[in-house]
Amino acid sequence: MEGAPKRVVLHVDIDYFYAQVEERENPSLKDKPVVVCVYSGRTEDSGAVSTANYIARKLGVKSGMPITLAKKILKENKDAYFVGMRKEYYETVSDAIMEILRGFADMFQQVSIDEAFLDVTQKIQGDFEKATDYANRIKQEVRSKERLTCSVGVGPNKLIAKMASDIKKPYGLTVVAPENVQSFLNPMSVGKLFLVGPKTEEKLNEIGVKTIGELSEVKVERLVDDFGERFGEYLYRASRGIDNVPVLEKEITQISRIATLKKNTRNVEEILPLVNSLADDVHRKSLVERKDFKSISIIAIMEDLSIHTRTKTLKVTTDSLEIIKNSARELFESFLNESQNVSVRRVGVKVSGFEAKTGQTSLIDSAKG
Ligand code: TTP
Ligand code: CA
Repeated sequence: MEGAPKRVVLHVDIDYFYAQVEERENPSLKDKPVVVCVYSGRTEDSGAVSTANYIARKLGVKSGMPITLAKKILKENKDAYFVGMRKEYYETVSDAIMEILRGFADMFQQVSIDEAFLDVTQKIQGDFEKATDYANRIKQEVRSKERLTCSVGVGPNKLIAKMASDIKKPYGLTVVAPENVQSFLNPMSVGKLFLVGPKTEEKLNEIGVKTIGELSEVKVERLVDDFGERFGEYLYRASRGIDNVPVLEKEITQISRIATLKKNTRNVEEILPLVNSLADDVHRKSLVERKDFKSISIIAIMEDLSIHTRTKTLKVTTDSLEIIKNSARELFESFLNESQNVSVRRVGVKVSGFEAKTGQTSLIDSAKG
């Protein structure tokens, strides 16, 4: 019997994600250092850097560093822009991207807000020659639909795909066909091997192992002695590029749609047609995914680029389109009442708080009553 075709796995990672979203929303930031901050609120500048664009990184700004330090580094730079993290908004952007990526995959696994694995074996008949074109199509689709760049790695498994996506950034693509796996890994320092942190790296350096190639020459017994059975065997396999873990679908936790109004407005009647059509899309998707939801949210991006979210949570889950539309209308009306003067530029609708459909309608009935 013929064996199954060799697996082709893609890893997609959005470039400097939060900072790139901020650049997209505010084109005047292009060519300036952009730093996304998580303000702790203790003093004006206390907190940490979430991420920064590549211009700021080149100057020395890093994820996790104190905001005060980033400000010091960029002190001389009048263009430097610091912005508070807007997680909820990045989540809706992430949702839209994941939706695009899912369409390219036989099997799809989102692993973080800006990373996903795609098993595309069937889609390209296990043929690595087709992988470059296919991956480029994905990159271009994300760029044209969401105006964001991502980097892609392709390999015979998740381990190699993940390591490959990191090689060229931003907007990079690295394809590692099965026959090239060992030569891809060999020259890399062991610290680059997935799951090898600074401590493991130091321990390996102590036994004279600096590259992944050198690691692949160490006997498995030795690795098990030094690192325990589980991790020792992992190191043995990983240094050879062996990884059989499948790409596994994960449950989605929210469904959202966002779009730009034809013209900026504060008139709810001008906003509602678009909101209702987004509600239709969200509802259709919730039926396809067989998800009943408990929370309905609206997102408003204003002409001054501030982003606002309002959420209504029901007592019980529902799958009703009417409830999405009515809640969205209510939320927009009260939001516009409390916010002053600024017009709305983009609007979004989101449902979350899922429970899988039980097939019973009693819950929905009781929501109406
Ligand atoms: P990453 O993918 O690690 O980083 P990135 O997308 O900013 O940059 P790149 O992939 O081009 O190297 O993380 C994804 C997002 O997660 C990032 O945009 C912000 C957030 N994040 C934090 O909030 N704190 C952190 O320490 C890190 C590493 C990321
Ligand atoms: Ca990223």
